[in-house]
This record gives sequence, C-alpha cells and structure tokens, in this order.
Amino acid sequence: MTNNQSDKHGLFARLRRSRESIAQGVVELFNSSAEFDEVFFEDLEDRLIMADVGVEASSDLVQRLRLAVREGGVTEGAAVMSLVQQKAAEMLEEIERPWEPPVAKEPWVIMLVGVNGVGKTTTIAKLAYHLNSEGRSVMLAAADTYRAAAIEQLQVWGERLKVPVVASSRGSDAAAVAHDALTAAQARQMDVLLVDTAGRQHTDVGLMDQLTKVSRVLTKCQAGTPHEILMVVDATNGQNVLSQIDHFHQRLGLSGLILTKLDGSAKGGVLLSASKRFQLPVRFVGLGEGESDLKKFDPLDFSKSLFSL
Ligand SMILES: Nc1nc2c(ncn2[C@@H]2O[C@H](COP(=O)(O)OP(=O)(O)OP(=O)(O)O)[C@@H](O)[C@H]2O)c(=O)[nH]1
Ligand SMILES: [Mg+2]
Repeated sequence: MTNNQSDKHGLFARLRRSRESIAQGVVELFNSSAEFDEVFFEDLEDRLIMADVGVEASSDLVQRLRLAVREGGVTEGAAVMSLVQQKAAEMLEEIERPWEPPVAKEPWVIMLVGVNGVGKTTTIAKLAYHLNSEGRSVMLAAADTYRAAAIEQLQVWGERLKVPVVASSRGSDAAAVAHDALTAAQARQMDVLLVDTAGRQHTDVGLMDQLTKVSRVLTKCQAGTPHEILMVVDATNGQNVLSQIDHFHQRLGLSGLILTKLDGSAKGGVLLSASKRFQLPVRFVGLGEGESDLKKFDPLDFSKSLFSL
C-alpha cells in the first residue's frame, strides 16, 4: 500500500481519524519523552488503553516493544515508532490465516453475521464486487427475511453488480432461503455463495437460534459449508464490539472478522483488542458506502495507518 494521502482508497487517508485519536495521545508522549524508559512504557500503555486498544492488547504490544527497544538499544523517537508499527503488525499477523477458496467444484460459501446496522448487506455487495473482479462468479442469498426492505436492498445491489440473488418473501424461513440458494449455486456452478443474514442483538435468543439453524442447514446441504462465518463489526462501536463477538463466536464458531465504517471512526484500535482476544483473523476493512470501498486487511498497512508520528 502507498502512504499517499491523496489516494482515494488509501487506508492511510481513510484512517486519519483513528490515527489522529491514537496519535494525539501517543504522539504527545513521543514528543515529550527524552528517554524511552520504563516511565515511557507505562505511560504509553495507558494511552493505548485510552485509544481503545484495550488492556490485554496494550499490555502485549508494550511488552513486545519494551523487549525490542532494549535488545536493539533504540533511542530515537522515529525508530521507536517504527517498532510500535512492526510489533502491532506482528500481533495481527500471528492470527492471520490464508484467505483462499477450497479446491473444489462446489461453491465456496460465506455467511455474514452481526448486530443490526453494522454494514452486513453493504459488505456482501462489496465482497461480491471484489470476488467478481478476481474472476469468480458470485451468487447472493437474501437470508434476511426479517427486516422490512432487506430483500429489496440486496436485490438492488444484485442488479447494480449484475450478480444473481436468490430470495423468497419477507417472513419466510431464512434457513430455507439459504438452502435454496446453495442448491441454485451448485446447479449453476457458481464459485462463491454469499449469504446475507438479518441483524440481531446477541441477547435475542430466538434470532440467534435461527442463525445457527441457517448454518446447520447449509452444512446438511453441502458438507463443510459454510466455509466462512464472518462477523461484521462497526468500528464506531468501539469496545462494545468485544461482547458482541464473544456471544456470536460462542454460538456459531466464527472464522473471521470484517471491520466496517473505519472511514468515519476514531476507534480503529479496537481491532487489535478484538483479534487478540478471540484469535480471529481480520479479513477485510470497510472504508465507505460504495462497492469498491472494501480493502483486504493487511496487518502492516493497518498498523502504519494507526501509529505514526
Ligand atoms: N461510512 C461507511 N458506511 C458504511 C460502511 N458499511 C456500511 N455502511 C453504511 O451503513 C448503513 C447500514 O448498512 P447495511 O449494509 O444496511 O447494514 P446491515 O448490517 O446489513 O443492517 P441490518 O441488515 O439492518 O442489520 C448503510 O447506510 C451503509 O451504507 C462503511 O464501511 N463506511
Ligand atoms: Mg442487512
């Protein structure tokens, strides 16, 4: 990635607010520190916690930094900041897993889940656009049969992106829609099936049960599916995303995260905290409302965007 701020899709430019909020405290500290000693490390840890990086991740990051600074005998602010970037990236890289479709003739099935309004449906559209541009054929399943206009919203995206959408009527069984969509995707030899689901609060037991049913029915229809259950979280929710992920992960066994609305958030630091706690790789980040506003997650890009002088 480039650090060119005029690049419309540059993560660096889009993450300005996150960066500023973290940078405010951290840069102040770097500017006012003559030495990178224990007092500095403790202060840095506090400022990272304030910036939504969370207690565990901040402590881990600062410990890695402490060792690297001491081992390397690093004394210069810019060099210490570069180590902060590297160590944050290292933490994220440790839980990365390859993002590749299984070698099979059957569709690669990806289900998106999350609480209301976080950007699931928009992210489905962005993913369809992304996968299409890689040369994969994509089909969408409108398994949000709950919210008014949810089906139409996905159909509008389908028309715009020229990808087929399998839908039923509002109020119908979400698991049946998922089943029909997978059968259709198999018949039409689609490479990928993206399953949209209704937003739900993790405390809503009935709706959480429905979600596990969707997943179960997919497995029955084609063993090994869904290959991915990605939880979409909204960066503007800050530390609240941790309890959301906790509940969804317990019920469904998530395979990864997508962080949306990073363009409008000062809370990108929560990603370090979430990925560390749940050991879930971050697959993509959402940086706007258009179909091309999705970026494949790159740990070093992200860390550089978050921490810089
Ligand atoms: N700025 C910004 N807006 C986004 C992003 N992703 C989604 N949105 C907007 O967030 C709003 C909600 O998006 P949806 O995709 O409908 O969210 P959802 O999770 O499907 O919502 P429900 O199905 O009602 O739970 C829309 O106005 C989107 O345009 C993003 O990365 N950045
Ligand atoms: Mg939706």
